[in-house]
Amino acid sequence: KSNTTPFAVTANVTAEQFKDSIVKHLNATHGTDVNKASNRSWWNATASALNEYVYNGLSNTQRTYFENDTRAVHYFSLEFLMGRLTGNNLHNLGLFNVAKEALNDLGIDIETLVDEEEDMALGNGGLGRLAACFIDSLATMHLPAVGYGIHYEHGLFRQEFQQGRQIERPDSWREYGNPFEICRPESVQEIPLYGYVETKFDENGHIVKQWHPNRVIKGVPWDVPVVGYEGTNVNVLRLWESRASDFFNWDVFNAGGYHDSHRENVEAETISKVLYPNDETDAGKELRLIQQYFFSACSLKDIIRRYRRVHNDDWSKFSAQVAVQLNDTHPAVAIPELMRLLVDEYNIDWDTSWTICRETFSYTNHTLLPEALEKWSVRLFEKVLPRHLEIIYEINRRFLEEEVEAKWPGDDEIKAKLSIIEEGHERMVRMGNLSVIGSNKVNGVAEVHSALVKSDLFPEFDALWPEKLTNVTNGVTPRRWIKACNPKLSALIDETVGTEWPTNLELLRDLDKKADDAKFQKTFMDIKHENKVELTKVIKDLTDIDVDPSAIFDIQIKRLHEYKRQHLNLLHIMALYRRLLQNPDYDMHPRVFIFGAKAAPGYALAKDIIYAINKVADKVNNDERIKGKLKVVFLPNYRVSLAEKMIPAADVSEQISTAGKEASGTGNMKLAMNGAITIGTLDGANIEIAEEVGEDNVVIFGLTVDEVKAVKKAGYSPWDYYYGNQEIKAVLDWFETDYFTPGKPGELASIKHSLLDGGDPYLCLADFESYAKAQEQVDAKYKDSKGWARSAILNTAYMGKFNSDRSIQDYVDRIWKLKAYKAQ
Ligand code: 26Q
Repeated sequence: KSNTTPFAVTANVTAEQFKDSIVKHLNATHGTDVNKASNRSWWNATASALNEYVYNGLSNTQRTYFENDTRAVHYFSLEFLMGRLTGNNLHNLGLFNVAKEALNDLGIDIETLVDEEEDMALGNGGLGRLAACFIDSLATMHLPAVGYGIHYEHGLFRQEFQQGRQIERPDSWREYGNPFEICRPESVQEIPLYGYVETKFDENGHIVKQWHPNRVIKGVPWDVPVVGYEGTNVNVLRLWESRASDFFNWDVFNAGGYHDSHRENVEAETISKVLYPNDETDAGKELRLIQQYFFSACSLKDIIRRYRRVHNDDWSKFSAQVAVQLNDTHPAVAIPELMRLLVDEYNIDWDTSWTICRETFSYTNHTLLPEALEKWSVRLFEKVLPRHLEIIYEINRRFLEEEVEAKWPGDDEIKAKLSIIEEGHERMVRMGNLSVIGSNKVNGVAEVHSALVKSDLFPEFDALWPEKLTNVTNGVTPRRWIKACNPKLSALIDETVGTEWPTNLELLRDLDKKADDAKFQKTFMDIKHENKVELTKVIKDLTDIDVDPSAIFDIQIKRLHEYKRQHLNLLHIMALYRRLLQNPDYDMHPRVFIFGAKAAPGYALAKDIIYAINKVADKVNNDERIKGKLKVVFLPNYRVSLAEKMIPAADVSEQISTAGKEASGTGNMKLAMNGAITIGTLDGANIEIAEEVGEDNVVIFGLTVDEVKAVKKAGYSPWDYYYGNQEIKAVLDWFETDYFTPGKPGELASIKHSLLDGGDPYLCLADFESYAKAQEQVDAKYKDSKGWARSAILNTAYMGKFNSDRSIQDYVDRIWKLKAYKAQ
């Protein structure tokens, strides 16, 4: 049985041919042979064989875009959480089964081979993974697009546990090279930094500004091909690496300073050295601002170089050809940088330049948390980017004096709120206001979030420009998050609704006809069970914990943050444990609570929560009295490739953020499409998931957004719940004993303190009872195995909306106005 490929670009490629190609590359590209090749060499050779098709698609695509002088979107993001590329590229080219057979003939297991690849973890979490899903969709939909970001030497840290505590280790994803990136020295850029601005007069007596930087950094582009599904279009993710400028370096070297020149090298290379591991907190560090400017400036110069190859000095078509999407405010310094390039470097008048800018940029907001809203001190801005600060002042002056004054004459209070500059002890540049003022459209990432962006974050901007603020609900790519990660479910879907679903996820709706079919239910749940058996092995391997695949697998995977409330999950686990100890016959289906989460290295309470979960796990997992009814597993080093193993095995998806805090969530979508039942609050995209799958197929609990506001307004006191609910009191008091930390009482006390003296800012105690009741509903539902199977099937069936292709189509129709060009 020889596999054949389903797609035109790889039609007629046989396993035999692919095998020959792997062996050829093993010899000719990687200098080894079939007898002595390591697993890594096999992987490299397979990647080289695969890349022949990738590069062919890449040339065809880039030529097609060039010949048609296409309008393109440029997705600017500090983060692209790509994960592994081998399996994804094989799937998208239709070569997975061919490669599997070829490798099998060579005595190599493809699963072992793909495990050789390090994750490309150039992102923290949701925002970075969204960027990765979006560029997959853009290529799949034949849309001209470039992703622009930073070529970090070290991605997000690797997490280890030592005695239950998180330890961070550096991630070196490309230490021994990476077969999926191409260096493009012909497209190097030079980026100025620091220095001062000179004010001069031109021959007409007009003021001109000249920036005299005292540093120049070289930006070296690395291109990662982005293979669309069916392999026709291959777009580019261009990541900039920083180096010392040769010119500058030689200057210093010749002036006598080897050591100075070496220091210049180190400082320049520091810019792209490491991804900042904080999400949802702004640290305000100089190096971070330089990272933001460095990659934004490199990318804009790259775009302008390409534009001028065709249009020379005719700037009138720039915004018709170029759309730039800002992934949160992180790249917002691109706005004053484009103004600087147009006004200072290309001598275009301010008004024309500003019109171009506003037509070019759009901005996506991903958070309402005040601590995540970026602000830079004016002092720092002036030091690093003196000319940009002047430009920001001028943008601000015109905006306040013309637009705000026209709408609200004489209203200084509104001016103070809308100003890009926050006045105070330390004056600050507000990147959110800059982004809104400089953009064409601003979007939130789920309906409820976008409504809050309008009503709570930017109400005056919404009044000023009623068309500017809008919603685009997030989505995820079904290629990676169903097809590649869940092959058994994918095969069942293929048999049931045909093979077109990866590009048209609404086709899954047809599965609803089978939701009550006993035979189909069995097949569906058998697949879930097999996936759970697979995960059981991973759990054993990583933690040495034995779990029973017939238990409910209840999964919470996301960054660790108080607002995501992993500690609410923990409180409930402890309450269950207590109930089991008090009554060994307490009626519950056995459950395994599984966590995956990294904490920002400086976030002490988040790290304490990880420690507490691990300590409770130690105790619970080894307590004979509860007869294996409860297990707790914290898998270390949660990342994309681990998510791919966990998600297909989930029965229950924990989406329990405080209402109003989770902008969208995207893990919620991945889990539901793979047949997990959501237990969740009415927050972010959970609301839309519940609407799509129907209220019988999710378990909703907790305060709503409006109720959260009301409770806070009325003066929330967690103590009322502590004294009012004896289970809550007992569980919180447990944290202060040494029950889970023998001989060391108080090690877990910070959690109790944050929930009582700390005021419980995320309302864990207020939602506890409702959550515990919802968990009882989950238990009852699981015991009705037919009802459960029906709900699980309907979750997969009704998640079509959450395909990232639909999100991208929304952006295309309402924001980017792009046309598709299929590569020729
Ligand atoms: C800001 C300043 C300085 C350093 C770091 C940061 C920073 C970095 C990353 C701030 C925020 C982030 C990441 C935010 C994020 O991942 N947000 C998530 O975005 C997802 C995609 O839209 C949503 O689904 C999630 O709800 C949202 O939390």
